[in-house]
Amino acid sequence: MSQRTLVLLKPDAVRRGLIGEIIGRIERKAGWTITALELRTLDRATLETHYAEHKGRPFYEPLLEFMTSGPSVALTVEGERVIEGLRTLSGPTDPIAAAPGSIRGDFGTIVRENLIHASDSEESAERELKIFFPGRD
Ligand code: RTP
Ligand code: MG
Repeated sequence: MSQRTLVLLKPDAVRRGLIGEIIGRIERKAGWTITALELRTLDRATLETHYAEHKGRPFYEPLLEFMTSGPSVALTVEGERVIEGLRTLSGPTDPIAAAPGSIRGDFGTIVRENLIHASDSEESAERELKIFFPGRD
């Protein structure tokens, strides 16, 4: 089942020079294709929409502060079961709980600075693709 998902390489990944490493892992998955890609410093309004589900949580403001702290890479990836696949490739939210071999498990230690976002469902993917790449189809 071919799907499309929204991926963000967060500011920590860009600052640490891990763009190539992470994109390489995505590119090497059989049949997955990167169909849009942009280096972009995300603004607060975009992130408020993106992270609306977390508004009011204690980590919300520090999360927005972090996510606006430097450029991110926004990309769309298409392919077989790519939504679930990118969540697996990323690993769980807490990098210390993430298995080695996953992006968060290999490169992260801090929950907030966990390198990558990937849409968590078909509904989220549809919503998030419109936020970051409006007018594309
Ligand atoms: P994401 O939305 O970024 O793909 O990550 P996720 O689904 O794995 O995690 P989620 O629960 O949606 O949380 C969004 C992002 O907020 C930061 N966070 N900090 N306790 C904390 O300090 C905390 N909890 C979450 C992380 O950057 C997480 O990815
Ligand atoms: Mg999430």
